Amino acid sequence: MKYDYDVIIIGAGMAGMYMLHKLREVGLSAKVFEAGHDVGGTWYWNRYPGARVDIESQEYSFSFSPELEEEWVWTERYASQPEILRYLNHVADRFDLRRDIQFNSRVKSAHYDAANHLWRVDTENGDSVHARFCVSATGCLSVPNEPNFPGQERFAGPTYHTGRWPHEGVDLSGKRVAIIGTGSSSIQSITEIAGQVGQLYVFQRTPNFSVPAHNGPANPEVRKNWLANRAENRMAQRQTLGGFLSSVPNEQKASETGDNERRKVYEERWADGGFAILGAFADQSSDPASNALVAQFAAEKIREIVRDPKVAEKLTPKDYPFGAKRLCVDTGYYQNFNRPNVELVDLNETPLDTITEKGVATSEKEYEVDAIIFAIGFDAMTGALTRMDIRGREGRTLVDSWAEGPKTYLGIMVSGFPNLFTITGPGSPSVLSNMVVSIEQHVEWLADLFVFMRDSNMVEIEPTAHAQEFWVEHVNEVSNYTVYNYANSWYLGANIPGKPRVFMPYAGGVGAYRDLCAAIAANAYMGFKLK
Ligand code: N01
Repeated sequence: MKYDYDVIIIGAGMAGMYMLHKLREVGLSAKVFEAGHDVGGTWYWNRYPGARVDIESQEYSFSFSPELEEEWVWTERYASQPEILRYLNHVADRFDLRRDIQFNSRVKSAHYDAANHLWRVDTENGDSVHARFCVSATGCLSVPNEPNFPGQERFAGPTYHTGRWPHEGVDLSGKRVAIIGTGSSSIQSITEIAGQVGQLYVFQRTPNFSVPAHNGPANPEVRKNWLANRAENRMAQRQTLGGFLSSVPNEQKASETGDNERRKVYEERWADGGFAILGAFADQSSDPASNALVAQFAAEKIREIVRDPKVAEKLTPKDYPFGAKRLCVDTGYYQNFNRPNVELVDLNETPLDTITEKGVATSEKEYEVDAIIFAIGFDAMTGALTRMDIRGREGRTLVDSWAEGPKTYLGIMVSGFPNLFTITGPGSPSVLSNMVVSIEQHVEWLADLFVFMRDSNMVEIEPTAHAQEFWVEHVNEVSNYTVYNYANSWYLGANIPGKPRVFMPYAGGVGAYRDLCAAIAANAYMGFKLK
């Protein structure tokens, strides 16, 4: 049977954009369907005030084109959302990507036709195309966790979700504002809007650990050094645990380090900013006792910054390890609680009862506000995939296959769903890493696979059930060596009522994972059935 494209790509964020570019390079035809009306994915949608990246700019960028790296100059150490979006628009222009991207086109379904080894992909607009391969580049944090608070429809004022912020911006100056949730999106929003609003009520269910970014104008020396050793830096980045070089993990163990020396290391890493502190000691993310030491250090910092000891106490996480929830990186978060117009409402003490016509009511009182911001996160990692009607062999749905949680081989394919690929899918390092590094690795691995199949006249690839079982077990086993399982985080799906509690990303590190993927490809795609 004839088909329209070699590959259909779903999503025109960083993953979809690079996949398209790479496929053109190897001479395969591709079409991208994108729900938004322009490129950028997560950076297209997440326009809430203060949105910025938590990996240093020069590292959070594509490496595939040295010319692109040379010509783009980042203005801040941690780029803001508008700057990243400008960069992605520049990439789209530079590589002429838009001509193969169909915008405003949300994919509704993808069904596998086993007899012809083809995917039929349908959009909500009525497009229907056939392709040999279907690549989902739908992102890990792209489906907002929809607010479902009692009474929310009664609220008379406007409501906003951080993950779907209006493109024209929102003027909150002088307004009374409620923000629900205290994850990264909230922490960044609060820091940006606290000085503008009249009154801000922060509704916190679980406090988060947050570390200073020490953001500022990009240092020209950093850029110079980065470019002077560009190729080496990029190679090295790919062999790390998290996909970035800006902080080197300490090989010393906290449990074997004296108090003074340990304190010095924490202080230095706190002063460095960002994720540096995650690598303070080698046993920090595996040994609960060592982890408690860094948690204690972070608690001291909160007490130093926040003047009211009761508020500082409420802001201090107590029931999960440091780093077990995604660490937040801020530009002065805790300081906001010293402002007279910012009030923390601890939902553990006074639970949120209902949203009223005038504001948010807890068990204690009603907080009257002009606007409510829902900063309640995403249906992470699986949400974008399970929302599409994806059917593999014998019409089996992905939703059914993942009823007990996502099961994949290498986070990139699912048994029973031949020729379907999930870039940075569950079971790959993905959200535990610098996403750009992980995206590039998956895209390049896939391009090699497609070329191999084309050149060997193969039409179908699928992981064996056995290989998938092995991988799911391995992903679980590795997570058991970490502290990740001790927090109710979105990594485990714990933020979405009814979602199976499974640790979704692969904690083995991007370097080890990359080598394994390469070895599997070199060994005739071990664990996959090809024909
Ligand atoms: O979402 P979150 P996010 N009632 O899930 C609370 C990336 N990111 O959008 O912890 C009351 O982290 C929830 O409480 P709890 C980054 O990977 C990066 O902030 O579930 N509260 C939590 O406090 C990040 O981790 C950046 O108890 C409710 C908050 O809402 C990921 O995206 C910036 C609630 C949600 O926090 C997600 O971040 C932004 C309810 N019913 C995002 N439901 C960078 O810095 C949820 N909450 C790069």
